[in-house]
Amino acid sequence: MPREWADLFLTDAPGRATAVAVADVEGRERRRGLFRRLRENLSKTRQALGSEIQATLFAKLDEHTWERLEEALIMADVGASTTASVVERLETEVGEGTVNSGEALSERLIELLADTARNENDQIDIRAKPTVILAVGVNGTGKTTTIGKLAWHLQKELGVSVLLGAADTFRAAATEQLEGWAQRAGCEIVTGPEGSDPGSVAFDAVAQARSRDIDVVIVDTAGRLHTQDDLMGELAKVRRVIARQLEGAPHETLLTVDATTGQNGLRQAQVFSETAGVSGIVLTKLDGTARGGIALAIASELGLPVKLIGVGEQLEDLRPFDPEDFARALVS
Ligand SMILES: Nc1nc2c(ncn2[C@@H]2O[C@H](COP(=O)(O)OP(=O)(O)OP(=O)(O)O)[C@@H](O)[C@H]2O)c(=O)[nH]1
Ligand SMILES: [Mg+2]
Repeated sequence: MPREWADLFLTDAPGRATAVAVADVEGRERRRGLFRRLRENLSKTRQALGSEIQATLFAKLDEHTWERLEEALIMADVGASTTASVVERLETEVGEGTVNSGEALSERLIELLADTARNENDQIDIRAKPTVILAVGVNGTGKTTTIGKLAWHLQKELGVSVLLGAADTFRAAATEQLEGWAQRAGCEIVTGPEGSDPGSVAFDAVAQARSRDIDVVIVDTAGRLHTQDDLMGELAKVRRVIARQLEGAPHETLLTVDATTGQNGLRQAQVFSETAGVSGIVLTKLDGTARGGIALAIASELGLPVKLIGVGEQLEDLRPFDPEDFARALVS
């Protein structure tokens, strides 16, 4: 499962395993630091969920305990069906005597929650050159911000070259905003005039990446509601134009979902994935909500891999999603 940036991306770079083994001690330190930060980022959900769960799991286990646990998980937006299956399983295992209360029960809960969110397609394949990543989503969910952070991490952690395509031509301010991120991330950008065809900007960006030997192109798009059929159709057109420029592209379509929108995010993910070929979810603004359980609900109920999580507004506030780290940061 992805834990670090290098695990999230599938690359041709050799020798990765050796490098990781050599840096093991340093790696563990680093992971501990990252986990601490994740716990801080998720503090709102943890405060809401963690104390209730701990109170429940360490108390006498009876009918009432399981109800309280279910309520806490549902309040944190883990989702009704995911919650029901996890709690039922836990109850059964306690009944069979395989787990007892307290620490072991807490560990088992973390494991079960993490299991529901695992997905085998949880990597981002950047072996194609250039790899085209398309960012889509509802207005204000964090597409542009995520692109800036992703570009920065790709260059810094993997040393690949990145070019941004400003295909949100709907507002002039959108291009300016992406230009700001390109500057911060230290990468180049292809823009078009306000009101121009988003497909043609995407086409140009991919063409330039090809001629300039760039590794990864990330294309921004205008926000749209999943209920706006015409705008969803426009997205399909952007995809076709990109595919015409480069066979097999876009290789990755990332849907940003704002965690603070709760269960509506599930619906967005469903519709976008039906019409826009979503291959991964970026769950943003997890730092600002007490309902971070939505990450688990999306991953388990839609079967879509959550690949990245946004935990703030700065360049470094984007992380690969790790179900186990995530569940642990929420619960304990
Ligand atoms: N706290 C927090 N804020 C975030 C995060 N991601 C994005 N934001 C903020 O959310 C707001 C919207 O982000 P944008 O990146 O502009 O969203 P967008 O999807 O590109 O919006 P449109 O282009 O208008 O559709 C900005 O104020 C961001 O700073 C996050 O992970 N945490
Ligand atoms: Mg934007």
